Amino acid sequence: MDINDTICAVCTGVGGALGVIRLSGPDALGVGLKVWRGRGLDEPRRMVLGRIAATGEPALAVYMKGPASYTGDDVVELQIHGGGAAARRTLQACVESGARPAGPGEFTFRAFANGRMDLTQAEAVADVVAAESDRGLELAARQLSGALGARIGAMRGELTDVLGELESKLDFSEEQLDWAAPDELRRRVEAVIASIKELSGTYEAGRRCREGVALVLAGRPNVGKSSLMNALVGRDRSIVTPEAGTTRDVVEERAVLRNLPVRLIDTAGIRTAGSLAEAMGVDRARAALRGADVVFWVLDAGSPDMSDCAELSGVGCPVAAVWNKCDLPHGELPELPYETVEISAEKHTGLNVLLDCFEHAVWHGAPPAVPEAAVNERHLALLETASGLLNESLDEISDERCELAASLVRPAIDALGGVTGETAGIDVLDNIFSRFCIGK
Ligand SMILES: Nc1nc2c(ncn2[C@@H]2O[C@H](COP(=O)(O)OP(=O)(O)O)[C@@H](O)[C@H]2O)c(=O)[nH]1
Ligand SMILES: [Mg+2]
Repeated sequence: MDINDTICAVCTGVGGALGVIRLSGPDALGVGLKVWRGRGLDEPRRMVLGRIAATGEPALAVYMKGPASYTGDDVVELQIHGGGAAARRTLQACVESGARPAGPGEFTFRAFANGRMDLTQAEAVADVVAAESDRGLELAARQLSGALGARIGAMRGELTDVLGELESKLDFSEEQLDWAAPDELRRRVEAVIASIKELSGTYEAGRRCREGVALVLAGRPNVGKSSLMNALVGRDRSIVTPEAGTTRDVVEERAVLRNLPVRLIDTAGIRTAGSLAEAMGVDRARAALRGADVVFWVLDAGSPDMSDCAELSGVGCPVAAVWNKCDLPHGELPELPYETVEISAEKHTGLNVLLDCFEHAVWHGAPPAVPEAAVNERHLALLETASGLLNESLDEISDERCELAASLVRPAIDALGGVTGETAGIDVLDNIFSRFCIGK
C-alpha cells in the first residue's frame, strides 16, 4: 500500500442521517479546499461551516494537521447531510480534485505505519467496530488504549536485555567483566515464559468477548426448540407449527444474551427422519452439537421422552436440560444428569432462570470481569512460538552455551514483535487490514 499519496473514503454507512468523508495525506487540505467552500479550514482542530462546492449543500469541515491526527498524516473530515448519494457525490468530487479512493483499513494502516498505534491497537479498532456486546467493546477499548501492546513490550524489553547479556558474553568471553550469573538469566527467561503462559490463558475469554459463543437448541421434534429460539431473540425467526419435523435446516441468529454475543442455533428435531431433507437436517443438528459451546437440550414436560438423550453422550460442552411447555398440566418430571430448568417458551416464563443457567455454563460459574488484555488467535500462535523457543533456551543458558541460547532468544523476541507489528511481514499486515471496512 502506498502511504505517501492522499486518500479519501466515506466513513459512514449508507442510509445514515450524516455522512463523514475523510481525506488523509499530504494534500488533504488542498483537496479539502477544492471540494469545500468556506472560511477558516486552514486553522487546525476547528470545525467550520461551509458548503460542498459541487452541490451547494451545507457541510462542516475540520482539519487535523499531521502528525497529531488519527493517521499521522494531514487529515480533513467533511460532515454532510445523508450517507447515500450525497456522500458519493462528495467523494467523487474529492477524487476529481486529486485524492485516491482508500482501500479497506487504509486509514488505520497509515496510523500503524506512521507509528500512531501498534498492531494490537489497529486490530482493536476493528474489534471496536465489530463489537456486538458491552463485554466485547470493553475488551476492545482496553486493547485500543495499548494494554496488550504494553505487556508484550515489557516482555520484549526483558528478553532484549537478556539477549544483550548473552551476546556480550560471546564478544568478550576472555575478559572478566561483571556478568550476570547464568542462574539469574535463566530465572529472568523463566519469568517471561510464565507471563507468556498467563497471557495465552486469556485466549478463551477473549474469544468469548469478541466472537461470542455458539448456543445450540436441540432435542426431539415438536418439543419447542424453535419457539424457544424466537423467545430468546425476541422475534419470529424460526417457523413454529404443531407438526413434527417443521425445522429441517439449522437456523442461525445472532443475539446478545447476558452481555455476551451469542450465535443461537436452532436445529431439526432429532429422530429417524421421514424424508431425505429431514435426514440431512438431523445430520446438521448433530454437527451443530459437536461445534457447540453450550447446548440446551429441550424436552416436552407434557410428554417426557428421553429416548434421544444418548445424542448428548459425545457432546464436550456444558448441557442444560430445558423442560418446555411447563404452562401445560404435567406430572412429575424425571431426573436428568444435567442442570435442569423449567420454562414455557410460549408464555415466556422461566427464561430468566434459563439465562442464569446459560451464563453459569459459559463461564463455569459467575461471569468474570473483562480481562485487562486478552489475546486473539494470531497473538496466541506467536506467543506459543516464543515460549517454545524460550523453553529450549533454558538449558543452553544454564550451561552457558551463549551462542546457542542467543540464537533461540532472538527469534523469540521477533515472534513477540509480530504481535505488536514491529516484525510483522507485509502478508500478515495485508491479511489484517483487508478485513477492515473501507473508511476505517
Ligand atoms: N403450550 C405450549 N406449547 C408450546 C410451547 N412451546 C412450543 N409449543 C408448541 O409446540 C409446537 C411445536 O413447537 P416448535 O417450536 O415448532 O417445536 P420444535 O419442533 O422443537 O422446533 C407448536 O405448536 C408450539 O406452539 C410452550 O411453551 N407451551
Ligand atoms: Mg423447530
